[in-house]
Amino acid sequence: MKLRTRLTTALVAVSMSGIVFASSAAAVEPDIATARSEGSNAVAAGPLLMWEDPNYTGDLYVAAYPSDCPKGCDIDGWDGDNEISSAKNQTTCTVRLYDNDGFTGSYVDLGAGRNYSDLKLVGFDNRAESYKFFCG
Ligand SMILES: [Ca+2]
Ligand SMILES: [Ca+2]
Ligand SMILES: [Ca+2]
Repeated sequence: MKLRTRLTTALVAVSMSGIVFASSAAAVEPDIATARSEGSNAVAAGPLLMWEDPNYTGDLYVAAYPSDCPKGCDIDGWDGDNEISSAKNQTTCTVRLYDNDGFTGSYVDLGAGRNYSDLKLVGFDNRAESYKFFCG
């Protein structure tokens, strides 16, 4: 406990004193790096990500895990409806994109763990308005 307190104090001192003590900051960096990698390992699978433009560019309108919306998710009417052009389904579930709100209209399925650089290729560019996860 005492050590942790002293490390925290040192970090605060370094960040407050700025670039002069850059070498001190480098000395404590390994601890920070370890903490970060533990954090990312705790996530088994990534989220579903959907962008405004092809090739994962433009605004990132959707970033969601299946647990975020077990009964399906609405894509925001101002920021996303009929605008999604690329997607990465990093979840272990199939994602069904619907043409309309409320999980209606025609749809297309995005396979688990698959990336779609251009939804035009599956006939769904600028069409999705809502989506559902289908797991196991
Ligand atoms: Ca919507
Ligand atoms: Ca678009
Ligand atoms: Ca639509």
